[in-house]
Amino acid sequence: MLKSTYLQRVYTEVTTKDPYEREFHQTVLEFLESLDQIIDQHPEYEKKAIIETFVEPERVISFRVPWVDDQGKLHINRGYRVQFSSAIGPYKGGLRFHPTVNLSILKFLGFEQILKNSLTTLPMGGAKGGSDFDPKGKSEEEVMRFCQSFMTELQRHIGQFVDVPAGDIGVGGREIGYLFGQYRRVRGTYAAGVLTGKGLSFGGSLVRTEATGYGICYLTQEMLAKMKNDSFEGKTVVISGSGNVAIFACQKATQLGAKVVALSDSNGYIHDPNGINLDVVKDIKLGHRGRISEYAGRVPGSTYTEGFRGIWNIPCDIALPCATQNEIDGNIAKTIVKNGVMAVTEGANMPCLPEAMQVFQSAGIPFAPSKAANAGGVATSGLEMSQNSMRYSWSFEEVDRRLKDIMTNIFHNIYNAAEECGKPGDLVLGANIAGFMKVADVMLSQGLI
Ligand code: NDP
Ligand code: 2IT
Repeated sequence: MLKSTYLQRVYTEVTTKDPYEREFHQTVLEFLESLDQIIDQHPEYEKKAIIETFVEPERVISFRVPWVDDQGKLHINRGYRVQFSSAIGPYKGGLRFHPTVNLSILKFLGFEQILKNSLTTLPMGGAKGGSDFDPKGKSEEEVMRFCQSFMTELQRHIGQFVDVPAGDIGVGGREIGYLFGQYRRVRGTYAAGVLTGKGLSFGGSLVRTEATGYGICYLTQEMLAKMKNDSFEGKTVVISGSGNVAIFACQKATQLGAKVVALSDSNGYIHDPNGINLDVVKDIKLGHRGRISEYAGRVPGSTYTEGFRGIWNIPCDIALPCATQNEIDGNIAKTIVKNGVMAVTEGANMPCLPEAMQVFQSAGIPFAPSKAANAGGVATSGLEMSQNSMRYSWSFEEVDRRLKDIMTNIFHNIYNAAEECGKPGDLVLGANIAGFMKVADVMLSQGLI
């Protein structure tokens, strides 16, 4: 129950209007619990209906995506774009292709994206989209035909000043290439800034591929320094997932002196006590889209175990969940704490259930929430948009330096916000309040939007 009757009313409306949107309710409740701490100082939010406006997407688009497989059979998938908020800039956020995609998941991701994008300090609104299409086991041509059909509809809703999609689970450089090609063909215009995460030879930015994983480590580094007077040096790290985010978090953590001992995919996990050999992982995952189990057959001393949640039984100093939402429940969190973890950073979007967050926070473990910790991906997308507008490319070092500055600033911004709210060290509260205040001020100054 929320203390504020206004916030409780908003939450009740959200849950009764769309009773099956479990993930969306989860993210809204976490946000409202943070807001509950400061709402008394802001009567203008209720007076101007700011919170009920904030939790309602500006626009939700749902469409049919027909495509033909290699055997000539026609399939129908569902495509979506949730354009949540354009208060501080054009809608911005990734596209997810995964069989579990539904409106609840995309509304949760779009909502988080508003606050995350605000924290980057770059002018980007919040959105998310995708499809229940499963790219696993599909041929190159099937993926291409699906992307083309998806963009044939999506193109009428996006644009460099309107809405700028990028990748997420199941959407990487290959898919962005096909999507961009179709946008260019259908619209007859070369608007590089309509998508981010593009190939380097057609308007992509250096460091975008690495950005989310690197950014997670830059923020964690700052958190360790400030809250534990420590660093990655000599630490044991467990990272879940083995996709774009996990791979480059593994690379940066290793560069910063840590030993990453485990990675996973949706089938199971590998444990390599000698430290993950990332060249082998890249060869498996980026080289031929293989399964992580292959690693154990190639690297002596490593093991593979079925079931992805078992990875959290491996003791570590730093835990970086980088696979998907709601991976860590209260019991797993207790195991992680019992095994002596000193910091937890969410790499994936919302990998920890509320009770897991509670376990980490009440054990006094520094805990960085995803909307702050994984903002490096979208921040570098923002830098890609800047470079597209300038028709110019920055060097790897230049983009990396900007990314590191942004992540360092995000940490201090959320840390200070928590302190100002009288809850020092509560980075969940800090991220929600710091991210929201900026958007709320704009909503108040622009009128009802
Ligand atoms: P990828 O598709 O590259 O990789 C996803 C990884 O997570 C794979 O190892 C996949 O395993 C695993 N995974 C996916 N779904 C599940 C599931 N239901 N259970 C267990 N494992 C699962 O995606 P990304 O690395 O890009 O994204 C990972 C997370 O990071 C997501 O939460 C995403 O929203 C978030 N994120 C991504 C950003 C980006 O720039 N790409 C930016 C910010 C956040 P398998 O191969 O078996 O499916
Ligand atoms: O969740 C995320 O922040 C992303 N998938 C990246 C979005 C983007 O527009 O780069």
